[in-house]
Formats: sequence, C-alpha cells, structure tokens
Amino acid sequence: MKTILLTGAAGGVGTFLRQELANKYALRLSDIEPIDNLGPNETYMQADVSDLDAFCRIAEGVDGIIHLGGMAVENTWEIILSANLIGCYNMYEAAYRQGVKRVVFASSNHAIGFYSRDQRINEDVTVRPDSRYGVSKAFGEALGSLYHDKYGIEGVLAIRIGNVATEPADRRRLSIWLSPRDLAQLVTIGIEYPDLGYQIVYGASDNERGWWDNSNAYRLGYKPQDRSEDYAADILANHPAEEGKPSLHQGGTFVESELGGDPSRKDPA
Ligand code: 15L
Repeated sequence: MKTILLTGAAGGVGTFLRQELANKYALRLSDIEPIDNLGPNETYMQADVSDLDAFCRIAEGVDGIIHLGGMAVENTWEIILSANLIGCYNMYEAAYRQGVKRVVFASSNHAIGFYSRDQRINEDVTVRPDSRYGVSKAFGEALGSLYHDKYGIEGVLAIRIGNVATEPADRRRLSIWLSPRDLAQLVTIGIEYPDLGYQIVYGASDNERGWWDNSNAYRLGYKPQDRSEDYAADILANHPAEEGKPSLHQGGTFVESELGGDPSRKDPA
C-alpha cells in the first residue's frame, strides 16, 4: 500500500477523502488542528503549512502528497500569503527535497472565476482569478508546472475543484458540483496514472449544466459516477434564479466581493 500525505485533513474535503481513500492508501494525515479519530490505515502529524521544516518532516518517505492545506476561501492578503502562497511553495519544495513522486494540488474554480457562465472553457484558458484566494490557486498551479519541469517531480495533477459536497447546494453548484467519490477518482488518477507529467483538470462530476470542457480528465480515464442533474428539479424549485448579477460569472459570490474596489472588503462565505 502506498503512503500518501493528506494536508488539510481536518477540513470538510479532507474528511470526505479520508472516507473515500480509507482502504486504498496508508494515509498520513496532517493539519494545524488535531485529529483524534484515526482509522486503521491512518496516522496523524501536526504541521503548519507555512513552516518549511515542518513540511519536510511530514513529507518524509511518502509516495505522494494530496495538498488541501491552507485557506479554502477568500481572506486578507496576509493570511493568503502565509497559508496559501508560502504554504504551497513549502509543499512543492518539501516534495522535491524528500523525493516525493506525485503531487495532487487542490486548485479551485476561483482561479478562473471571472469567466462568465455562458463560456465553455477547458484547462488551457488564461487564468482569470476572482479573489486573492483565486490568485493563490493559480500560483499553486504555476508552481506545480515549475516543480515538474525544472525539479523533476514526476507527476503533478492540479484539480480545479468546483464544490465538493454530498449533493449540489444551489443553482450555481448544479454546474460545478463534485461528489466525494468522483473527487477520490480524480485524486487516484493523480497518484497512479503512468507518465502523468503536469496536468490540470476540472473537479466536476457529470454535470449537464457544467461550464467546463473536462476532456483532459476523461483522457486520463476519469469516469464520473455522479450527476448533478439528478438534483436539478428540486434545486430549481427551491432556489431563486440569480439574473442580472455579477454572480453570473463562474466564481459567484467570490466575484461580487469587493467588486469595483469596495473598501468594506466583505469576505465571501
Ligand atoms: C472553493 O474553492 C471553496 O473552497 C469552497 O468552499 C466553495 O466556496 C467553492 O469554491 C465554490 O465555488 O462553491
């Protein structure tokens, strides 16, 4: 069994992945928060992602890293800088120093959130981040490319995750929903696919209303098991349409926050 380091393991997405990957990998869980309900194939090592020495310790001897650590939504520059930019640099640098072969980076739809919802985009488009958080995800993708091309990390998969949940939460999420088991399938491609190189894919289930051309993921063997359309009738009946708002950009509320330079700088939920 391969040993995989899962950073940010105490968070919501980390908790889903622990369940999905429980019998597949020996998971070394890491987070700044403690985790005390360890399963049979799990160990825990506390670390702050902004500390390179700590990152090198938790990355020692693993076969791959799934990097969820850092801030998962918008925040101040200081926090994004430390948790996401420095945290991400430390992750790739630790992987390089420890000879880790595979990295799966949890990128986000907010790296391309300023595309409008009537555009169908693939992984090759120019990034259009909708927030400091989105910029940090674009940075993490660029670092992945650098550490593959220049420093020889064998395989790096950046997954531009939509929204991971047991079911889609609203109209926007009908287009970007990613079920936990479909996420686990993408992550497994990142760990296992031979000669992966550096790849970007979209983290979306089989969503009829999707905005993304995810053929790169399909080329790598991704076969999503879940469909957001199964929830569409219920969502459309119970969630109002959002016509005429800037949220008709793909990034939703992340786009609206501070739009036009609003100094009150409300953070999106
Ligand atoms: C993300 O990147 C966030 O981590 C998650 O909390 C959601 O806000 C999601 O995007 C989304 O766009 O719905």
